[in-house]
Amino acid sequence: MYDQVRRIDPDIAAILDNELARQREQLEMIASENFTSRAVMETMGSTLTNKYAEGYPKKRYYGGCVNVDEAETLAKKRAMELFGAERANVQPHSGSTANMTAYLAFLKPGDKILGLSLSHGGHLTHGHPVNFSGLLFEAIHYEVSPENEMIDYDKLRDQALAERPKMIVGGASAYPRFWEYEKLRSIADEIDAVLVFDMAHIAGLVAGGVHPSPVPHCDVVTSTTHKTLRGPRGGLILARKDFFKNINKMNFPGVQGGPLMHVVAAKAVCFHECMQDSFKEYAKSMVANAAALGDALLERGFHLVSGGTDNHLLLVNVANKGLTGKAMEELLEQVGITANKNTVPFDQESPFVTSGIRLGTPALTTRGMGTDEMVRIADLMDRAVQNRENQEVLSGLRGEAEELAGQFPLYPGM
Ligand code: DSN
Repeated sequence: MYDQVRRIDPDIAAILDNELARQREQLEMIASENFTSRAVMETMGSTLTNKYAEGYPKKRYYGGCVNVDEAETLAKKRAMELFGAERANVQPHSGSTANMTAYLAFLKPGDKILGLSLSHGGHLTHGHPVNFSGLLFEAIHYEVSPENEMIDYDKLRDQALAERPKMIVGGASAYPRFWEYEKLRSIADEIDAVLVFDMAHIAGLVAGGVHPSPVPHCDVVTSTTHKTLRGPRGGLILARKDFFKNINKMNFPGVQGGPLMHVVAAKAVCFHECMQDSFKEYAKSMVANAAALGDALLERGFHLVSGGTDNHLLLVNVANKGLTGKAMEELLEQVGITANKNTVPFDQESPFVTSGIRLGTPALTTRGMGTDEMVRIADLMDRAVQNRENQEVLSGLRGEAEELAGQFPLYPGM
């Protein structure tokens, strides 16, 4: 593997080797990460990276697009079939540009949008003041209820009626519960707002049939393709056909230039993989694993935001363990578990410290781990917390984590 890189650039080859070793040895629990297939990676490393293809299939600004046209057409067709969508744009470079496209297709700078607050599980691109979405638009936010830490749809409706945003944005990056799309739809209809749903985190669960789909309820659905969907790093937009001209025009030339055709083709591979029965099994296991991990953590006295999970992730408030999210992230890293600190609803700590840790099962499930392994990992976490001052115990736990990871080979033969 990496023969050419090794010959031309040993420095980068060493980095690639080290990263493969890190991914193999550690227990990867960042909820937005996954291990894509070799087929997806081969496609990303192909000659399609050389091609400029501004425009859309059969309507390009460059010659020589015959093959990339076929790849993009296939990717679109598969995306529409996979999600039951009327139209798909597979060109967004990322979830952020997908969201930018979706917003600008309907809104003018200064218009009002209503999205889930970042500190309650939302995303930067849902109106945070430091992001384009908060800089360009007047952003207001809905929250979860302090009682059950789930979205408070009554309050959301009150806010929507009082503020009359032009767009409501659903979706999250740290929300462990199902969404009530019907409620979002009816609120949006009451105020004649556009309803956009960012399903980046749950797209693979939707594709695998283990999470309700936002597609029938929303005007536009955006996503990334590299989280639970397990494809290449990139974005995706699904929309009703009436809006699609606007979406296409806003994606190119509005927001982006030339599409990354090697990534577009890799998205086609990903969608094909997602249509297989094995992917449905994978989606089921992601959810079963998250539930098992949650139960095992609850048994060990951890506080799960909202009390549990319906999807692939858990948000754990570690304040009752005498730790901040930052300290927990560092502790887990010490014992070979990769995760990220995360604010929890009504957090008193800053976003650099936080009170929470976000845990996800997509990557470990791809490695073939099941519910027994999730219980072992919860136990490992618990022992790490209890022995956080004891370096000897912590290095023993790291050995256990590496041994567990080694039982589920990653990219064998690479
Ligand atoms: N950074 C991603 C996540 O970790 O959820 C969202 O874009």
